[in-house]
Amino acid sequence: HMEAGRDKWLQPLLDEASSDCKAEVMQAEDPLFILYTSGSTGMPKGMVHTTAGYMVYTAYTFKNVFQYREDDVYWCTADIGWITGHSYIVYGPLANGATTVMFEGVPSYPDFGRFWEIVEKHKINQFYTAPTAIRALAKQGSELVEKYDLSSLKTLGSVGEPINEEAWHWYNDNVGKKKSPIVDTWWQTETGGVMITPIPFVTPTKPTYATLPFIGIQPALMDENGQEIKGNQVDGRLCVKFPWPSMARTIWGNHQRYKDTYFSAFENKYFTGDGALRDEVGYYRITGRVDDVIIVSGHNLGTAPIEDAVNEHPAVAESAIVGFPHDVKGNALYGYVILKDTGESRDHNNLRKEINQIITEHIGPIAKLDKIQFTSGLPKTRSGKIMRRILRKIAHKDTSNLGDTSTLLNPEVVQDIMEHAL
Ligand code: 7RM
Repeated sequence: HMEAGRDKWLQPLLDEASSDCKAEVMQAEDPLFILYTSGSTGMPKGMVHTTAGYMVYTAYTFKNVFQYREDDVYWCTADIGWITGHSYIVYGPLANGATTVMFEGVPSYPDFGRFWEIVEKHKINQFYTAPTAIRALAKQGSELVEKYDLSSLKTLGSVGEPINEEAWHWYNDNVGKKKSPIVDTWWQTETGGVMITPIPFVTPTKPTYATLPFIGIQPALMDENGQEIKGNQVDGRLCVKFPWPSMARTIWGNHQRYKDTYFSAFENKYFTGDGALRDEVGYYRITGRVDDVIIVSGHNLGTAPIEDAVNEHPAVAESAIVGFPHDVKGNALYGYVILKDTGESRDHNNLRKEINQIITEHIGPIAKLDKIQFTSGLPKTRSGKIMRRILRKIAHKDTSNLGDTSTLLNPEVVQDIMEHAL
């Protein structure tokens, strides 16, 4: 209801408002915006970005990571409520005077050719999207991609989660026609801009690798004892050694939590919360959040490679694995699996055996799933990240308080998963 002194009607305000708005002069360190990011525990954190550093870094990375040239048309499909939209639909492109396409809609309406139709119509040169969208489109086959002229494309981008090998090749073959480099850009709400990425036409790409740190960024891999792991062909916890212009300055209203979350795990370093490996030439591959590592009978198992193995099964569209307490093993693995919609029904127990067989071949029997629940969906944020916190609680049979689910794209699947939990 309208409340005097609090609420006003929009139209009368618009009628008397001036169409000129003088830009406000800001100090370099004045707050620019607060964007909330949901961690694996606790309340979402309001990350505070500041004016000058954020502008400088998003402008500089935009230009270099996408090799944007004057008169190019750039399109990032992200939601502007996600940091990707803030940094690379709004600030980075506009600070360069670039043409940036804003799209409100979904990739599946009126059909799954929507993205390619827009690429053709606006002669898009740089296209930036997320693996979740690539997988959804790949599921539809290549017919709808071939219908449109995508020859304007020069650079393709990926962001938001590790891109699996299958999706990478589909994107490279069908969208980029093997001539547009894929920039797999790793970064976070907290980092404000891209941190690890190939530079197109400069850095040779490698499927599933974000490749090399951006200019000025110095990553480090750390072991559990807080020591830096030097050399190549190693894996560890991903940190950054020195500050960069667009790093978040604090958590709104809770500076102590900011220090605790990012600067206490490793002395004098920013801890990302992600794990990564560095290959023989120094390329980085992000393996996922380190809190997604589960200790089963004393073995540290990362969930990402097990999910990759599960997804190899021809009937599987997507999967998510979490741990749950087990009397003997300490923890056991619980898999949530979405099957491809092929129209035929399959025997679930056979499928479970086949999935565990693939895991055994790829990783070993230790990584077999104790429970496999087939589900129609997984709880996801608007940027396509699976909310594992919720899946973990369901696997733990601890659903009294699921925490904040307000940022879910599909809250209805939570009820469905709970009802059919094993
Ligand atoms: C930009 C964004 C951050 C988390 C981050 C990673 C994961 C993002 C990649 C990636 C592998 C990538 N901000 N992540 N990009 N993992 N390869 N190219 O997503 O704050 O919403 O999420 O996303 O775990 O820590 S975010």
